[in-house]
Parts: sequence; structure tokens; C-alpha cells
Amino acid sequence: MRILILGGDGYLGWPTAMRLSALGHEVTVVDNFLRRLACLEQGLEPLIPPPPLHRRIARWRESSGQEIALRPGDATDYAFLLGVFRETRPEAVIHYAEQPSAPYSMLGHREAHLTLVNNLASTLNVAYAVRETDPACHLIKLGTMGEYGTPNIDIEEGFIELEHKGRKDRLLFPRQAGSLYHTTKIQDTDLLYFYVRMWGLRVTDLMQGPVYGLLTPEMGHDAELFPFFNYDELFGTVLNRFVVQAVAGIPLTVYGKGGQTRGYLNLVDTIECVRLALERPAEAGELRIFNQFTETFTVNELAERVQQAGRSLGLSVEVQNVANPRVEKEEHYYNPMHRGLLELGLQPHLLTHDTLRGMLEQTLRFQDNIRRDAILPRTQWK
Ligand code: USQ
Repeated sequence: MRILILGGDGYLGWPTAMRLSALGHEVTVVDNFLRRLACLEQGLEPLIPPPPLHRRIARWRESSGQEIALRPGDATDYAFLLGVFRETRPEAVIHYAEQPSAPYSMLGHREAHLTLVNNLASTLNVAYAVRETDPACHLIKLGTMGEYGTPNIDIEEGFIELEHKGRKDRLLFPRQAGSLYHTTKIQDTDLLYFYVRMWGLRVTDLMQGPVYGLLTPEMGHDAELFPFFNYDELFGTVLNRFVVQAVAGIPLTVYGKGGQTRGYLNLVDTIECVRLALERPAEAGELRIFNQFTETFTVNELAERVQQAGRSLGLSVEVQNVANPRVEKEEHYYNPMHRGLLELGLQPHLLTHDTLRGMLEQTLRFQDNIRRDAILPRTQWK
């Protein structure tokens, strides 16, 4: 297939590009390097310095013999994006080109504005470019489990059958986000649902939980192909942060009581979910929603597992409850459904002791790069 990946430089975008390229697809990546720029502005560095995208692509060519095409540019620039669609004629587009951090979106007005404009304008542009060039092109959009929040009822996969005053309907599941970033994802879903109904687009919206992991098979041990792995409070997801903290001998930063529950998945499974969605596209006129995670954990459970794995490697891992910088429930009901991707054939890589040991061992290789001043949360929600 001809596949366009928007946000191909990021934590998920780059490993996805390599995987799809390894499978023989014709892959083009677009990126405006927003993540690199935001890290520079905020004084943050990923654990393993990622070479510029054109160098990673050259490296991938050397190791695999496969080509990935690069079109640097901004998905919020419609003329640019439409040009790329016209040139590459994608049969599927994977939209990762969003500002992905909840804390970043809560830093202040400038960052909130950037998040809102970037995420909504890019999504609008993708919908228009698909309609303009080939309405049959399958649009795969990365959503988030955070769109649903933590309601006191079971979370369905996207839609809920409701009976109200004796009448029934199938409606989008109620959403109530916990950050401005998550709110833009709700708005993305609404935009896409609107254009699915208006124009008959085919869209898959992947409601993904926090991702963890460093390696995918395509990387081997070649650090030049490793993903953009952050461990700071802005761009690092919780389990990746805990692994780095364990290696650095910093007490694991459990926010508040640590009963916050989320649905997690391995980086390898993220890419597998996208592949499965690609190979079995949504129908024309369908907004198909999958809840994309494999297991749920509380933050305390994650900390405990990292502690055990760390101790088995001789690390002394402590846990510290720090004041929660976020506004979120610290103890709550959480029971989200996640059948759709399993039905498509997903074989989950679960969070085992060995997986955690592997992550710790990889991180130990780069322990001299860890910046201790990037760990503690500074961004307050209130
Ligand atoms: N947390 C801690 N300690 C930390 C960092 C986080 O206790 O040092 C807690 C948070 O308060 C939260 C949970 O861990 O309750 C998850 O936090 P996170 O930073 O791993 O995830 P989040 O900010 O929600 O965002 C991440 C990705 C985002 C994605 C989302 C999926 O950055 O792109 O959409 O996970 S979900 O959380 O399901 O909305």
C-alpha cells in the first residue's frame, strides 16, 4: 500500500514507519519537528539523542534496503499537505501529527493555543485532503483513552446504546477529558465523525492508553534507529519515566495516592494495532473506534512492578508519593472494553517481569544521559 504517516519523527511515528516499510509498504513520512523544537525550548532531551530524521532514514536504508520518503513540513499548512497527498496518492494515512503531551498543554496560554491549533487544524486539513484527492483513502487517527476520562460506568468502544424516555439510539460514548490536550482529541473525534457523516470518509479512531517501551524488532541494537524516548515530566509517559527513575536511583514519582488507573500497552502493540487497522479498513461512511490498550494498572501497581524488576537487577528502587500536579481522580472505577483489536488478531505483549527487566537493561546502557533535573513535575493543572 501507499501509506502516508503524519508525525513520522515521533515516539510512535518513526517505529511505525520502519515496521510498515519492512512489510513492503511504500511509506512517506511528514513531520514539522514540533517535538524536537518543544524539547529545545523547554530544555529537555530524550534519553538517546535521535539523529535528524533524514539521517535515520538513511540508516534504515542501509540496514534494511528499504526506502522511506521524507516530506518535511507542517500538517497545519493545507497547501503543503494537499501537495503531499497529490504527489504520493496514499491509500491510507496515519495521523500522528499532534502535540501529544497533556502537561505541555497545561503550561500556559501559548502552549494551550499551540496544542489547540495544531491538533484541530491538522485534523481538519487531513479530512479535506482525503476528500480532495481520494475519499476512499483510509484515515487512521490516533485518539486517546483520555477522551472518556474516568466515568463511574463501564467504558464502551466509542459508541453506547442509550435508552432515554422510551426511545433508543447509538451515540458517541460521553467524553470528559482531564487536560486541554485530551480535550483537543475529543474535538478531533467530533470533527472526523462530522465529515464521516457529511462526506462518507472511512476513519479509524484509535483510543490509545499510555504507551511504554523502547525497542521494536526493526531497531535491533542500533541506537540510531531508537525512538524519541522522553522521561521528563512533559513528554515522558509514566512507565517510561519510572524505568529511568529506577536506573538513576531517583524515587519513583507516584502522583498523589497512586490509585489512578489507565489502560497501557507496549510500543510493539501500538504498531501492531495500526497495522491491523490498515489491513482491515473502516467502511466508507464509518467512524470505527477501537480502545487501544492491553492491560489496566494503577500507578501504584506500575511502581511496584518496576521496583521488583529493579531489585532483581540489584537496583535500589524507592517509591515516593509526590503532591499531584494534575486535577484527576486518584481512586476511581475503571472498566473499559477492548475487544475490537483482539478480534482483528492482536496478540498482546503484556507487561511481564522480563519485559521490565529488558527495559531497565536497555536504559542502563544510557544511564549517563539521564538528567535528574528533568524528573520532578513542575506543571500545575490549577
Ligand atoms: N503519573 C504519575 N507519576 C508520573 C507521571 C504520571 O503518577 O511521574 C500518573 C498521571 O498522573 C496519570 C497517569 O500516571 O494519572 C498516566 O500519566 P501519563 O503521563 O503516562 O499519561 P497522560 O498524561 O495521560 O498521557 C499519555 C500520552 C498521551 C496519551 C495518553 C493516553 O502522553 O499522548 O493520549 O497517555 S491516556 O492516559 O489514556 O489518556
